[in-house]
Amino acid sequence: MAKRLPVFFHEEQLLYQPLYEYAFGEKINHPETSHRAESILASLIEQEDDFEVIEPEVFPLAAIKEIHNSRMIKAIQAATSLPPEKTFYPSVFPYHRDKSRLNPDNIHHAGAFCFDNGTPLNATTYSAAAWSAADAAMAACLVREKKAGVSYALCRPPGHHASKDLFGGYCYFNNAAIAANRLRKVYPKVCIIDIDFHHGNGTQVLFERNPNVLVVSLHGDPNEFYPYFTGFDSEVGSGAGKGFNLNIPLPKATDGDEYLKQLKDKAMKAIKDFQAEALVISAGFDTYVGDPIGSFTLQTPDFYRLGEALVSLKLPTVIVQEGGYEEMSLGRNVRTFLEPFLDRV
Ligand code: Q9C
Ligand code: ZN
Repeated sequence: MAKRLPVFFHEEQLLYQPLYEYAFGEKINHPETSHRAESILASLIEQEDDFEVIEPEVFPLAAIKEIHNSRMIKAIQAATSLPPEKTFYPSVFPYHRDKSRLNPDNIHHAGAFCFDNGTPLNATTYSAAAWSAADAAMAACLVREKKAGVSYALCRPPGHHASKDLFGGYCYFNNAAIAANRLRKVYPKVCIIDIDFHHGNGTQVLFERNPNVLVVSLHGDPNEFYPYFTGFDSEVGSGAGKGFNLNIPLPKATDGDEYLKQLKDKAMKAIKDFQAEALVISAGFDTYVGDPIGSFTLQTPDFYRLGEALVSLKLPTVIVQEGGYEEMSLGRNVRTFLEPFLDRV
């Protein structure tokens, strides 16, 4: 039997269950549910000849600390002492994030480490986010040690909106950045390609000054879509990192054909020119036509084409789960995307 594609996932990721958020003042069911992970897991387990689910063992505080500042980590940790029924929604944000006045142990200061009000904290957030980060760290180590050519981290909660000192956009720890950092110890030139519907603002800012990490993101035009303030094509990196950040904003209703064209002509061209030695894919599936918060029109077979295109780069690859909120199809879409990678395990 051929080798199976390693899938990293920890049961404790399911215990965090945010119920609602206030999206522009309107109370909605929280899109980032634990059912998302269950949908993916069920779909992969159904094909157990192809996928092997592995539980990370080591609590990844060291890996998280490589990316995030200790106050921000503390702020998320502080919520572990909330009563089990209580969820805190950061809703007051400081005018100046002046370090000296901040007390990360005070939950009312969580807004100093956060940039939106849709990313709540409760007693289970920290362990779910930490195990999610562990998935990414373990998946990267396996590829780094050449025990697999490709691995998949079933990260939930997602990570690409989180930066060094801010969580937000349903993200707490930047799983893709953690994977990239791990890979960099063996592969000096790493590319992170972000195919989530939303601009990966956290990933961009973490690496924008770094010429050895190329960050490429295709996403809904920020003039119209979250995170609004970043994701424009004028953001090309800064200092020594100038030229190593590529944003490809796309209009609403972008379909699979157009998306594939942009991916091949712009994103993959940049990755080849950069001569990346390893690849991290921030894999969001909120580009799907049925997604409740995305506005592209990709169909399930388009995810196969996307996987096929990225496989053709022939790079050691870590696939990190990001968004995707249509729970019924999410598992199938993820599995469809992973299929072309099965030959490269
Ligand atoms: N509270 C990812 O796909 N919507 N994040 C906020 C205002 C945020 C999506 C609405 C969407 C974040 C990983
Ligand atoms: Zn998204």
